[in-house]
Amino acid sequence: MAKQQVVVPDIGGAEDAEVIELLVGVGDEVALEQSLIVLESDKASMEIPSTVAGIVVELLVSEGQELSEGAPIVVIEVAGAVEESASGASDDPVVEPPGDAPIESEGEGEAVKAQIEDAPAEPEPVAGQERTVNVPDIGSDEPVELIEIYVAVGDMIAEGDSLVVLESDKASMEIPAPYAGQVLKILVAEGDNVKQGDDLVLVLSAASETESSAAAVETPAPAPAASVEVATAAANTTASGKVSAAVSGDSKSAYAGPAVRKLAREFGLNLGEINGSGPRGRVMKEDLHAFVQKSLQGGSAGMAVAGTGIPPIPQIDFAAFGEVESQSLSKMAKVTAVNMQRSWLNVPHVTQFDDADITELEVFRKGLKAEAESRGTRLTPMPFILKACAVALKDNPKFCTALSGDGQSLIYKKYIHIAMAVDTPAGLLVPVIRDVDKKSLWELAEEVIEVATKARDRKLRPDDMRGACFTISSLGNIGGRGFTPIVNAPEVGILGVSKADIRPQWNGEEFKPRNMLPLALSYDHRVINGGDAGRFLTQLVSLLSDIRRLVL
Ligand code: CAO
Repeated sequence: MAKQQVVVPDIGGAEDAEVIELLVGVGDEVALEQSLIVLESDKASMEIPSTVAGIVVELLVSEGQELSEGAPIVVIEVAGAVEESASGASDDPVVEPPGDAPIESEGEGEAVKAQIEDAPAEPEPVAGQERTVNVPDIGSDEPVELIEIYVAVGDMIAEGDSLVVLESDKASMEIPAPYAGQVLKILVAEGDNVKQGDDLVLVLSAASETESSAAAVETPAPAPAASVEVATAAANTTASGKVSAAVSGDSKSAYAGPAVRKLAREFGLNLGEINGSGPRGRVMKEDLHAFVQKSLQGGSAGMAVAGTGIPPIPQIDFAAFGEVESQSLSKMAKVTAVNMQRSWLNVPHVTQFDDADITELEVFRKGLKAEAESRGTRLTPMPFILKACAVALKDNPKFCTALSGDGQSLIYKKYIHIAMAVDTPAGLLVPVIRDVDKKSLWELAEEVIEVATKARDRKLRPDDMRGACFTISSLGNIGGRGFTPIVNAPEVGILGVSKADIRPQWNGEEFKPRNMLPLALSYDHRVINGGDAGRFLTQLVSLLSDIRRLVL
């Protein structure tokens, strides 16, 4: 019997991806393309499929291990392989170098490698040539839904930029541009079902230094055939950061691998209602077992209320009362809904209110209007609020923490990255402004405009929405006297900013008109107590009321 080693394929350049789940064990029979392990890098989770069918005879990795392209994963006794002849190598220890080559037969190995390398090769484009980008090998012949288009006509794209997101029932994958250029035409629409070879976008290819020596140019790598869950992982952080649990969402947007999804389907469970204990809230097999066990203990009613103890909202036929129209929610709206409910249900919220007297701040800010214009920017209250929050976060480090997964310790973040909620036509997005404490007001003014524009143009990348310590949600330009923002878990605090307006304030002798900015600080009461929050908010008010304090 021939044995073959399966190795980590091209995983889009990710290095030291962590093995977070083993999907097979020694003795298991695996089919071609069956997932063997789940790898997770800081950008994506990927299921690594088997390149051969047969029996697993050796598992070469363990959970927690970090792997890069080429690392051996398993040894498989290939199904139907012919008995080795003279060498008797089938019992030899596995000593072959990394690669998908069969261990005993070099010739066969080359055939397999050639098949892999030759399959999706894209001819190198010539500058100024119109080229159609197609769906690459996505590991299946079944049509999958195109859920998001990242580019628009006229966009300049670099090689590797994500063009669209596809989503099957197993995974979401971003399809990268195989070359740089300008988008001339979008050939698909969100909601289309596409498969390998289908046209996606028409690109006018850009000139590249390498074109003159085309022979030396490496063909751009297509997206790895492994199932990449980039969109799901990223979407989980879009509106609420990396949360360690998923509650009351739909199965599709839950963060889980195909093996777990299959098991959930077999049990008829909604994955969106199951707490995920894996990295970034990934739902693991153990979570399914625990969920079922808990539901059984609670009797059939436990299943009916999805393990949360919350009675479902009754289904009403609204058409009985008048004309209705049903519009399906965008992917972003669905993810936001899940994240909001997850934070709301997991985090005991308290909200504290105060008003900052920003009369002087506004005089100063308006005085800088001309300078802002000459710098080609706009100075709104937001950069001042960011700066004041950075100082308050430094002085109140508990607001820069996250609870560990087991709830036994607090993780202090030593950086001041602040997320800012942006209202976009497609929904709520929360880009992160990094190192706010180290930036000037002018730098922050520019960055606020830059990230808000990117958000509204849907140009944010998953990494632009990760890593915050705290969030600011400003409805100041829209209006309202106050609101209670939902903590962007696993962050522990969020500041809601409402519309400033002139109100009479008593100065000890008389009422004076002052420009008052309403602030609402919501916090996770497991981590922050009222005293902590009182000090934080009082300091914030004091900083905004006298911005000279920002430089102390
Ligand atoms: N009070 C009074 N006026 C305010 C204000 C406040 N608190 N905040 C901003 N303004 C003014 C600005 O000064 C600006 O006017 P001028 O040009 O005359 O100075 C005007 O409102 C427009 O500001 P802006 O909204 O363009 O810029 P910003 O920096 O204040 O905010 C951003 C940027 C991205 C935070 C904001 O545009 C936005 O999207 N807010 C919505 C966030 C949201 O949806 N939160 C809810 C999340 S939970 O569902």
